[in-house]
Amino acid sequence: DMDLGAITKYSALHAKPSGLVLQYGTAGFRTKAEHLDHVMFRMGLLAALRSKQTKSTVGVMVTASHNPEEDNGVKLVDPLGEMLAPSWEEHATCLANAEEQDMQRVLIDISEKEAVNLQQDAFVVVGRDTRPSSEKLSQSVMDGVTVLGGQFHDYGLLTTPQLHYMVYCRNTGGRYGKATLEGYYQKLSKAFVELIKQASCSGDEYRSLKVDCANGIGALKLREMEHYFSQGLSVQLFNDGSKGKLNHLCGADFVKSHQKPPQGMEIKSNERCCSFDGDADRIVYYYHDADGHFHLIDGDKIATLISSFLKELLMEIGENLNIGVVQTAYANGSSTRYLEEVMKVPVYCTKTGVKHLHHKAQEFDIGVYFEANGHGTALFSTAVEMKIKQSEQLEEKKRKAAKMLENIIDLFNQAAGDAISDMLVIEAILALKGLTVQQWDALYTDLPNRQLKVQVADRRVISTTNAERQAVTPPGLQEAINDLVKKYKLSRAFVRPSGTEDVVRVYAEADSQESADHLAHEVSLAVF
Ligand code: 16G
Ligand code: ZN
Repeated sequence: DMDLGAITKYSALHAKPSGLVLQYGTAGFRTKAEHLDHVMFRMGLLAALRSKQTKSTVGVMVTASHNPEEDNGVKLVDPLGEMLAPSWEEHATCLANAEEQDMQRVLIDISEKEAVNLQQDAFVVVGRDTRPSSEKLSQSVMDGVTVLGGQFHDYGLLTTPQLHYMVYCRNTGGRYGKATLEGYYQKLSKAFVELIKQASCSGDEYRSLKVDCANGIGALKLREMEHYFSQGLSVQLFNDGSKGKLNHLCGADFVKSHQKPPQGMEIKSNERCCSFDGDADRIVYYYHDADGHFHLIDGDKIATLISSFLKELLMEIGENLNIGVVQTAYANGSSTRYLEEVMKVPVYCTKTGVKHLHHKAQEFDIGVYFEANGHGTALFSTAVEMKIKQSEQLEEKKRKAAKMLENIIDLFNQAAGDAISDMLVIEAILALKGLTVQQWDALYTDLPNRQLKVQVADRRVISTTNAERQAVTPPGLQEAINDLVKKYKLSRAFVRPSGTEDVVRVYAEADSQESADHLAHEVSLAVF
């Protein structure tokens, strides 16, 4: 059973500041690092319980992604590399908010409700980003695991998707890959180099790419990895953490939300560039054209490139496997139209947050999902893997396509959206198709759009339906939005309460930037 004495004793060393209330949101817990020690200890306890219940390895990642360096956060990773199950998110919130004297009772309640066999072993793997606070906080997680009699493995510095990968590998008996950094680097690099070999233009053009690493973990890991794939791609790292501050004026979130290049990177015209976020689970591309104009290539265009390539491969193999693309309400209207009308790929919309997209994408033989902000990956069903295994008997051309598909599957991180893996997928596809960054960008033109945040007394008065595209409450709000949208061409707008900040978010798009700005402003006034 639980050693309640030890729990009380250790919990006091990680005491909760009384009155502090936090919520396990779409990104786990996130706030100023100095408020998180008790949360980390308790998430160690919870991870151990979850591991006992599932009889599997569970992961804990200490990071606050694109948030400022002073912040930190923690997220649990379920056995298949996925986000924590919803009922356990609630447990996480209860446990984190319990005052010191109630903590034990809450812990016992959770293990009873979830029928956890406390005799069962627990194994938890822990990773952390490069924030100054992360090392100590991850130590508190491990304290929590230990107090419940669990074992842990500390991976130390990892990108978030690398931790998801480790968890997935450990729970699938090594079929997915080796649960080490070396295993991750080798699996991805081997697939990448094989793909690049098949590119007809690989020899004559030495491919190079500029990467803004947000002064984060992505820089360290890309440095460790680059010699594995340097035959196929040379990367030039910027914002590698040697000078600047994490996420400050750089990184994928900065580039996407300000629609401008990061500081600290010199960009010549038509050079291919990309940015990772602070924990390397998001990526966006961009370039400057000959006139010096900045062009952003976001998650929607990444999904388009990837899904059209995969669809072509499926057609070459000639199999009846289905492919679907999953987006959120933030997806640019042009991307949805292009996917549906030009590429004839079915598109689905889910609520914001990776777990919703991931879940939907699992319904297809090949499910490609991306948020516009650059978080995404592709998932492949066992039916696809079977087809590849049987491809030995196929004719030469089909066999080649099947081989390519096999390598692409190995190159994706199916446990989570992964900036490093996505970068290599994109670079391989561009090389194989002989596409320049401008040609990729020219697939369709984004509709001008605007995002705003609105401070309100209580953001919970706004509720939505239809994958957040329509407001249900307060009464009259959706009608007001409809009337405003009618005033503009090619227009669309929605509002939703943020899952990570105490604000309401407004999105609008229209035929011109001026119209999109106006519409967003008018909608934000309607929210009050
Ligand atoms: C979290 C989500 C991200 C989403 C964002 C929306 C995960 C791993 N991350 O960062 O996917 O885009 O929240 O934030 O699910 P918001 O609710 O504040 O707009
Ligand atoms: Zn991130």
